[in-house]
Amino acid sequence: MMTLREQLALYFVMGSTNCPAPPQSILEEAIKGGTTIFQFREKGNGSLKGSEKKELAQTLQRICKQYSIPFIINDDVDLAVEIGADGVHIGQEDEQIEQVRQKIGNKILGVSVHNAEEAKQAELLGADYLGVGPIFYTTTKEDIREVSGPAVIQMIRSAEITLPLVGIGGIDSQNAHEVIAAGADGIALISAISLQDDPQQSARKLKTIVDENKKHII
Ligand code: 3NM
Repeated sequence: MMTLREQLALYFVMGSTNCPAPPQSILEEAIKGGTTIFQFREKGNGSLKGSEKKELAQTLQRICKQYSIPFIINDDVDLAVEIGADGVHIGQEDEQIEQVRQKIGNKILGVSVHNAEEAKQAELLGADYLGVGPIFYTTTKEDIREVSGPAVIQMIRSAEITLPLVGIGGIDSQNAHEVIAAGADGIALISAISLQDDPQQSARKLKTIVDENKKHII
């Protein structure tokens, strides 16, 4: 059984609006390439709602089950509980951490944080892992905070926060090594897999970079 820290190595995030091809085929390719955990993030212009959203969620959940990787849902705690997802990921602007924990029991709870203070608070309130971003500039998400660079990960680690942690925002095969070197357990990304001509090959390359750079740390 892999630990959550290990499962966070290559964290693929997406929803239908991030995918130029059917999301199910992109997810399957991404997993074949080495994706270790997946987050369904159905947001933005043209995103699916209601039963269509639920159907896609269940389709992607089935694929994750088939390949034995965790299936996480962004924000929509009720949907996560309804379909039995493995976890939820919430931001600072979403529901309170304590409230979400009450609803999901021992499912995985991920929280987006932007500095050491938010990280400490999330750890205290029982988050299972942290997402830190945006590390680099990205156009994938509209309402992003200021770009922090990998230094924010080092700052969080210096504050003695040992929770599993991934960087997110503008991460690709050119800069992924910097995120791991700064102390992250993994990289979370959308476009560096979902928008590539060959998502499987892209995922494989990214996974190799994570593995290689972790070796130097341990
Ligand atoms: N969250 P890409 S940045 C979903 O800063 C998300 O919290 C962010 O997409 C944050 O890998 C982001 O294409 C978008 O840059 C990530």
